[in-house]
Amino acid sequence: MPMPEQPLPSGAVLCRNWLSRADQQALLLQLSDILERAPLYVPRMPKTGREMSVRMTNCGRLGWVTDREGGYRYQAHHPETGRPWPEIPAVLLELWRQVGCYPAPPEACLVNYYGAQARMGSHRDADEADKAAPVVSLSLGDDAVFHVGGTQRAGAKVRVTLHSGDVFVLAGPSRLAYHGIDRVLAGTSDLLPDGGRINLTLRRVTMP
Ligand code: MD3
Ligand code: FE
Repeated sequence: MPMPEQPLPSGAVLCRNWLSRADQQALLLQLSDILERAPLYVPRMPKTGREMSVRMTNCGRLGWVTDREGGYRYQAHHPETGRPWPEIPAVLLELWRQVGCYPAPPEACLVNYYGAQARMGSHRDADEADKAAPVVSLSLGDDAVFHVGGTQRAGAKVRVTLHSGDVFVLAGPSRLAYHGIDRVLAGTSDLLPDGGRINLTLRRVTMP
């Protein structure tokens, strides 16, 4: 018997299969252009300089970056090329408009690429001045096991498998919940030619 899905924290809404396969492919084409202009780079933890296993880039006016010297922050240019980030694709601005329930557009779209071995440890998203705005996330490619808890690191966690085309909206109390990616289930999708998973996360950073 399949396990019933667990209740998510208040304010978290998971929209399964929001994007059709054709829409995912169309978005992927736009993403390849973004990745050419703003290549994936290796993010490093503040102070220790330890490499994260995820590869990152951004689109939008602001991008989330991290390195040993500067730590976690938003900035208007790519850390390696020095160029401004590419624009957020219209389909993602439209997604935010449809599910974000927020009057101002997103400023940042973080692009996380997970190879088969990549993970993201439990953390809270706290680098945005505007914490009233939701976070809207879209998964592409291989399935991944996602966990979300409460606002205390030690609290109970719910695990859900995210599939290609799923959209996650984190608003209200869930916006400040601990969350992360336990593992990627390699080979579960053929959307990305080289496998792996891409997560796109739309955020409002500054107060409108
Ligand atoms: C739950 N990314 O970039 S996205 C991140 O799949 C991040 O790449 C994960 O966590 C990924 O910071 C998860 C879904 C997500 C995003 C923000 C959240 C879930 C969240 C904020 C609060 C609670
Ligand atoms: Fe996060």
